[in-house]
Formats: sequence, C-alpha cells, structure tokens
Amino acid sequence: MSCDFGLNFSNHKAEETAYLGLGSNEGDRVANIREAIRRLENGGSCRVIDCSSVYETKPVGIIEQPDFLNAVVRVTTSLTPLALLDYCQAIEHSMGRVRTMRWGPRVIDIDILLYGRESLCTERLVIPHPEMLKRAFVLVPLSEIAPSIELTPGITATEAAERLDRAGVRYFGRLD
Ligand code: A4P
Ligand code: MG
Repeated sequence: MSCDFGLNFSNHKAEETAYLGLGSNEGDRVANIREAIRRLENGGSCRVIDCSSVYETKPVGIIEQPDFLNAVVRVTTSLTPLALLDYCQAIEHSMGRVRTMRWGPRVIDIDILLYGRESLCTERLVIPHPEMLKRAFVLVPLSEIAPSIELTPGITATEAAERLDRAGVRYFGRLD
C-alpha cells in the first residue's frame, strides 16, 4: 500500500519474532556466520535478540561436501515473511553466495525457520521450514535458545531435537 507521502509500507507490519537458521561450509565459516549476523542487524529492519552456539555438523543431503557450521538466531522484525526472505537472500547474495546446486556448498545460507506462529505455503516460501523437524543441525541450536517453543502441537524444540540422531552435530563454540 502506498500513501500520499510516497512511503511504501507494504513490506512492513507490527514487530514479530522469527528464528533464522544460518549455515556455512565454504571459506572462513565462523567469519561468514558472524558477518551474516552483522548484516542482518545493519539493515535496520531486523534486531538480533539471541544467538545460539555454533555447531559443526556433518552435511545432510549431499554428503560429499565439507562440514558445515550452523547456528540459529532469534530476531525481531517488522518485515513481512516475504520481505524477510528477500532481505535474507540479498544478504546471501551480497556475501558472494552463488546458487549452483540445491543443498550444495555455500558461503552462507539463511533459512527462515519460524515466523511468529504463522504457517505459510507459497511457491517461494514455506514456514515453518519444511525440513526443520528432521534436521538435528537446526533443532540442536534452536533448542538451545528456544527450548520450550512448540514446533508441533505438544512437542517442544527440545523434545523434537531429542528424537533425532544428533551424532553429526558437535558443539564448536560461541561467537562472542
Ligand atoms: N524457500 C522456501 N521456504 C523457505 C524458508 N522457510 N527459508 C525457498 C528460506 N528459503 C525458503 O533455497 C531454495 C529456495 O527455497 C529459495 O529460493 C526460497 O524461495 P536456497 O537457499 O536457494 O537453496 P538451498 O538452500 O540449496 O535449498 P533449500 O531447499 O533451502 O535447502 P536447505 O533446506 O537450506 O538445506 N547440512 C548441514 N549439516 N548443514 C546445513 O546447513 N544445508 C542444506 C541446505 C543441506 N545440508 C546441510 C545444510
Ligand atoms: Mg536455503
């Protein structure tokens, strides 16, 4: 919606809490995760409220690639879900991510895991992230910063993480 002052509010709404998954398995992985968080905050439309530890994780999907570092951040944002996706993809792009193959190596991947309590299923965006419940590299860091958040009715992040094989997920360190 545009108003007479030429301002466009269509990408903004009341503040919402979202959880983003970060992953890197190319270059200086710690620096990439740190830089993605810096860029998330710098644009002014996201505030990073909490950040999990960083975990070193065995690749899932295409296993012939270097190990990942993964972390999860809690943000507050006034961006709509799609505007948040655009924002995350712009950061991926600005950090030199080139999309070669699905699930292939990447400088940085930023996935929207949860956006408030919203469920969304469009061609470009599915929330909650459809693979989340199967992935220890997501649920271990998520359960660290949001242990009791309900992912499916009656199932918390901690419980969902405990149901998974977590052998491929190893504590790596803290960012701060
Ligand atoms: N898309 C739909 N829903 C979402 C969402 N909730 N968040 C669409 C972000 N994107 C979403 O993603 C492809 C398209 O998914 C986007 O254009 C967007 O419109 P992409 O980032 O371009 O490509 P991708 O990441 O290769 O594919 P995908 O399906 O997003 O893969 P994932 O789920 O990100 O998995 N193993 C370990 N250990 N650690 C990892 O971080 N990551 C992956 C990639 C595979 N294996 C891994 C890891
Ligand atoms: Mg992705």
